Amino acid sequence: MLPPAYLADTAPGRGARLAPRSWLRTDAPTLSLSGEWAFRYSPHAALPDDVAVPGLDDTGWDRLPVPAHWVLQGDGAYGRPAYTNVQYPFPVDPPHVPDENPTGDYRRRFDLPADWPAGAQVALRFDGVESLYRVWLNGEEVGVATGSRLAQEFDVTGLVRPGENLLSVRVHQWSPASYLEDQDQWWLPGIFRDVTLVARPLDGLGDVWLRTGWDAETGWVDPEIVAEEAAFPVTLRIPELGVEAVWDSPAAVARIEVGPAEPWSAESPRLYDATVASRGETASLRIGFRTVEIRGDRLLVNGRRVVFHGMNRHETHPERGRVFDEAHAREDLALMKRFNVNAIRTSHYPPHPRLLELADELGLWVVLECDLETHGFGMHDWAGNPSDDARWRDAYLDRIERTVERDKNHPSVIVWSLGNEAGTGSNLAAMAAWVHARDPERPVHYEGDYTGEYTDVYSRMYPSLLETREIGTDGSLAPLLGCSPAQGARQRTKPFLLCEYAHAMGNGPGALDRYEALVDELPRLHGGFVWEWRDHGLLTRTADGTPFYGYGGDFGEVVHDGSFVMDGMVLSSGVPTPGLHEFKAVVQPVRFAFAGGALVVSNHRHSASTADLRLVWRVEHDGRPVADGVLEVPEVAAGSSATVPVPGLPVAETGETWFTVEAVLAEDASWAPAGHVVATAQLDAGRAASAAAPAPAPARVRGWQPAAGDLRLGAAEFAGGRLVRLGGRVVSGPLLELFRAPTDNDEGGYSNPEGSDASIPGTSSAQLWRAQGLDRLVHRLVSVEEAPGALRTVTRVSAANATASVTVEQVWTLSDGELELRVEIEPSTGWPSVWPRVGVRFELPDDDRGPAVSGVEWFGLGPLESYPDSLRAAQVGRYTATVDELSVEYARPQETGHRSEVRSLALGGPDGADLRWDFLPDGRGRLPGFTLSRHTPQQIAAAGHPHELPASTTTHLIVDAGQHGVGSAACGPDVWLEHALRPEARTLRMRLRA
Ligand code: IPT
Repeated sequence: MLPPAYLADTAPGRGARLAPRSWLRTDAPTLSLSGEWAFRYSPHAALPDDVAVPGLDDTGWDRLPVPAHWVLQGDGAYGRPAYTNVQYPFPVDPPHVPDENPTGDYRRRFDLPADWPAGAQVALRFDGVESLYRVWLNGEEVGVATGSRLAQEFDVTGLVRPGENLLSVRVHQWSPASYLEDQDQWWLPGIFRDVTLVARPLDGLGDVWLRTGWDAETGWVDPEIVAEEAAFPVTLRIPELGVEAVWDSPAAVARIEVGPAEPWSAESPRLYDATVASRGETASLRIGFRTVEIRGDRLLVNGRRVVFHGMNRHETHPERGRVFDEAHAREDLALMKRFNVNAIRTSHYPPHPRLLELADELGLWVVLECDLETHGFGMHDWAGNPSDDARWRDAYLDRIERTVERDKNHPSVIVWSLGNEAGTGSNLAAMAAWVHARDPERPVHYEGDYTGEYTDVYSRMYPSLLETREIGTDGSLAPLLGCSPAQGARQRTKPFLLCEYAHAMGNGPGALDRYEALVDELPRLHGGFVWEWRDHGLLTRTADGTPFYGYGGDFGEVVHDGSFVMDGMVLSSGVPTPGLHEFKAVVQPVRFAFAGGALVVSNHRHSASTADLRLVWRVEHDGRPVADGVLEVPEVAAGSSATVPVPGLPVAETGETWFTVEAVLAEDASWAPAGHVVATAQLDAGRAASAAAPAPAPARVRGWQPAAGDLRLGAAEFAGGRLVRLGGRVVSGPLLELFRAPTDNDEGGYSNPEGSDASIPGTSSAQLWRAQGLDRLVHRLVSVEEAPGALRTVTRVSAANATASVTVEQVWTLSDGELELRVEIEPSTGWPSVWPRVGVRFELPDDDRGPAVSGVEWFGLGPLESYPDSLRAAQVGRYTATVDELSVEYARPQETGHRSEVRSLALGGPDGADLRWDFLPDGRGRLPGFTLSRHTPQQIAAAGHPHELPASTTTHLIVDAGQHGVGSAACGPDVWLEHALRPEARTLRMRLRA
């Protein structure tokens, strides 16, 4: 049987499709058709056309909830989810798709309510169906539609009847539309948003658009009312502003000045309730007054420059997929607010319409993106790309119309985006032209318009820091990506935003602070959107029932892109990553500087003052609190700063004194309780003599003699020159460790030679490390010597078939009862790349040879992991954690847990602290970092998922003289020059105590 013709039709749909309009809350009757439907699954599309036959007996069919994705129901009975990034999961043969096309037949009977208004038009609305669906009512065909994340209404007035009705829907997973929906996400077919029957009274509201504006003090509404003559008079009411405007006819509808009104912004999301009432229908809206405008290379809202501290937000839930869950979505946005996120790009399709109401209410700038991506054509030089093929023009226009019309009323939406990664071409230009005509106020964004032919803002993804600076300055007028010098000059006349940057895959991203510094310095740069907010892991189970978050390849896909879908600032479990904490610290809206004895408080917000904040402070001596208080600071307006004296601080006589200031919410907000920390900074308030002085030179030991190395020095016992016991418990090592379990960024091949010389372009750092054998070092003890109260060993460390080596000298001394270890790490010449780390590893077995290490207390940077290019969230303090709490459960196990600049640490057994390390700075004042883990880097590197890590019998303490930065090379620039760890001689000094 040949597939139905509509499976090769590039038109967006056919049949009784209604023109798109706003998603409105009105008092016209609706009937939700969500709930349980009869469902019949088929793995192919060649099916008898019986789905709509009224007499068909469907009692034997399965039952499936609507909304849902069928692949996430039925435990594999209806296929499985599939993840691809760029590649298409079917042959690139546009507009055709294979006959192996999973198809779901849905049937549902419903009764038309007895009080359903007679004479009204009846619309059947689908808020989201992936990817093509054909609809019948009572056996008669209604139409066909595409546009998975777009709403579609059908006119079923003539088909719906009193009493029982039968609605039948056939949904195909693959269709010509799939070519336009190649987003980097799971393919999740089915009716996944609501289905609703909507009455549309003839004297009701066809559509309502309350465009608003705001200038200086006053606001206005510029309404567009679509309604029949019979619907008039139509009345607009905004009770809080005393507005009541009555229009007798369509021609009378006109702009209304509302007088003094508070503006809407992401910081102060002031909404006003409004109603629009016709004879037969009343719509209720929540409107916000704001004006969006581009002036020169500035994007302004209410006359002030907007800076996006944004996130790319997909709709994803570990069990529901893209099925909306209001509580989850609200918490998602509240979490963003708590982490100083002020904007969302709805990558890469319109979210559930309710999400925008939440954004209006909680306050987030929104770049609203159309459901469009044809990225897979990029793998074939964009040959046949629908974006530049007239056959697809209607589909493109249909998509943007349905995007803009549905969401046009939201004050939070300040930019329209045509889509993502769809190459370029005349269909995109036509979309932009349509938006310009329909909504001249809001700018049009599309990153793929490199030369700026049809878009209003300049946008790029993942540019390096150097390139970003080039964009922000006229400087050398260096060519920009895809641009001639003249085109580049045009792009520089526009506001610039990073629609994607800081790829948050696994451990990272690094260098967030450097992007932010550029945005602070260069006003053409309007910030950007981290890629991305959440990991898309889907909760699944191993054969033996162990639950885990699955990624590409975990569902038997033929082609897939592995863990590339796990690149969020929030783990699938909902836990914010250290990267998100870093983001929060970097973009904090209030910034602090210490000058003389004063604190300078700067307000970096768009328009809100600091009236909602309180400044609290505390002083700690060696991490122990000794004083605290509240700082009286005048209200600071947006864009201004205030200088306040710092109170007289009690400086410690020995040890370190740190002053910490925090701006906290004075009162509860809808997204966080009073006391929530919005911004913070620390001042090193002076180290007293003992700590400030350089570490004492290591004792010079004389009289070395070759020896067997079986001895005891204080708490340490050695055999053959090697440590075997410390304080009576088995401790071995320390051995040189150069390897870290590669992060997703270490595995990234996007090394950007402009941004860094850390590694070789096109080759990942991890490949180079494995090639050099950093994960399989072997040792040769060269010498063991003793002197009174001292032991010295020299070891040569290298890898199979390698000539490059590292010489490690360890000198143990016991003087005045103090056991000190000095480790000199000296690389040979010939190491070709950066190193992941340079440190030493102690092993503390906990099988029959000793009690398990339960946790650690440390004084240094914390509380979360930190790396050289991700240090801003870390503060000096005294922290405790269990061993497990120190590691982050990244979707794919990798380097985690490094704590920087540690002064001391104490390992606890079940009975409290039993071993203690105090660290001395090296000759250049650098303190080491540490990692405490139940697994070696090698074990971590071998696991694909957290549950694959082997059972542990040993705790590993790695003391690092240095760690390589984390960078963003999973998709973006490599580690910035300054934070790249190159092979070099390093010294570690520590005192050990039991
Ligand atoms: C970029 C895509 O726009 C985004 O959807 C996502 O796939 C991201 O990469 C990586 O996670 S495109 C990339 C080729 C720069």
